[in-house]
Amino acid sequence: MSIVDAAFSITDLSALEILDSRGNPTLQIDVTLASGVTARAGVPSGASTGSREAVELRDGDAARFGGKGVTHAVANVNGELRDLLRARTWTSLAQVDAAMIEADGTENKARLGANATVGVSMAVARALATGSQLFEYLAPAGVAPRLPVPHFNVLNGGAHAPNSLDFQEFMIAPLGAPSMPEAVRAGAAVYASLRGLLQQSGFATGLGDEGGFAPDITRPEDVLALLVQAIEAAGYTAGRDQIAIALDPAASEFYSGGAYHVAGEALSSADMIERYAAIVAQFPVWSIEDGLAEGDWDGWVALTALLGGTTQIMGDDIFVTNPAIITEAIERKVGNSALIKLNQIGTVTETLEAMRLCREAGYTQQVSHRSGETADSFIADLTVAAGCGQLKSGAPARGERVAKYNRLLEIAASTTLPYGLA
Ligand code: 2PG
Ligand code: MG
Repeated sequence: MSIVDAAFSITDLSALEILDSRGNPTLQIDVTLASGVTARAGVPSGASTGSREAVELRDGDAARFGGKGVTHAVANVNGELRDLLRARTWTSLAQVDAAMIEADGTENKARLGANATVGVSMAVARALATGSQLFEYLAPAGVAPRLPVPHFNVLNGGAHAPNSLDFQEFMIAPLGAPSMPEAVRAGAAVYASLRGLLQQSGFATGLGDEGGFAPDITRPEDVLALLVQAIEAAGYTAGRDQIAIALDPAASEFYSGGAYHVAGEALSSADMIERYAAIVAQFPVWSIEDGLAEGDWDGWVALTALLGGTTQIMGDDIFVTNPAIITEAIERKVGNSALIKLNQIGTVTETLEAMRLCREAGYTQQVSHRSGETADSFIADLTVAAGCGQLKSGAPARGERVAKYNRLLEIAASTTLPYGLA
């Protein structure tokens, strides 16, 4: 990203309470620059959230949307943030983000709401990018943009589906696809063949929050066997050469009373690590996100030491895109990869900083949607800009999910950027 933009001023800023893909309220932000340029952003929202995420400000008024209204966050944009941003001339997005952080005054954006600040930050970035592609604007100096491997979440459990599956996400990752369009085609083909296999076996083909199927299968190993079958039935080879598998168990959600509760068994941290070792030995699983709970740092160190040489061990709830936490994790050799979500930290600038820290420490990064989404495709450009080579945006189905993959197809069609892992 250009460290110093040409000086600009903001003449208008407004927020609207809209619905996300789960039917919950979220914010849509509109910004107008003095140049006449306008831009819009939609704010995502998670269901399985890390306890140290920046605060998503909800009204708590049970009479509206069960307390999930965002009228206070909207008012913060339309009042305080509008006044702040209109008050002076700016020279960079970083400056705008720093001013919002200072005005908020809390450690975790609890006062103004990270859902307010992240939307404003995204909209301002998009406005400043006008005239070039958003990914070109966001690209940090010295980083080569690339088209990422899409991680298609084709089977949902945990907090994202009403089935008995404890692991939250089973993704297919076309690591060996020759191009972005071929990667997207592979995702759609495996999704279709999986639907067929589920139907043949008498399973329901209803969908979870991220567009993956949500059959009543209990053991993660049974799902993995089915995915390998679906990959092969679609005419691909299951493995890193063509289509690998990535997991997001979201283990904080099934950790309680000192044990991991998986398919009716209560497992210690060491048992859980053994379970993953067996899984990666048997199935082409190349990446495990949140394999352990966010508070189990000793377990994370052990998991990373055992499997980190061959498997991507990625932190989501444990790192929450927070530069300070990521710094500590790097020091303690916790994981070797970070999931990156704009709204976990609350500004584009801090998100880019988290990614820079990872890059410099040799930690891989995967940019991510949230389970509650809008049609905004900002994260597709962010991923390309950061050159990190990985994006997860749910299934290759449902408008709010494919908006991101379709944006990658557009970028692929208009550039000669390389495809694949960084
Ligand atoms: C996750 C995310 C996105 P949520 O755990 O990685 O898939 O889910 O947005 O519910 O936190
Ligand atoms: Mg996760």
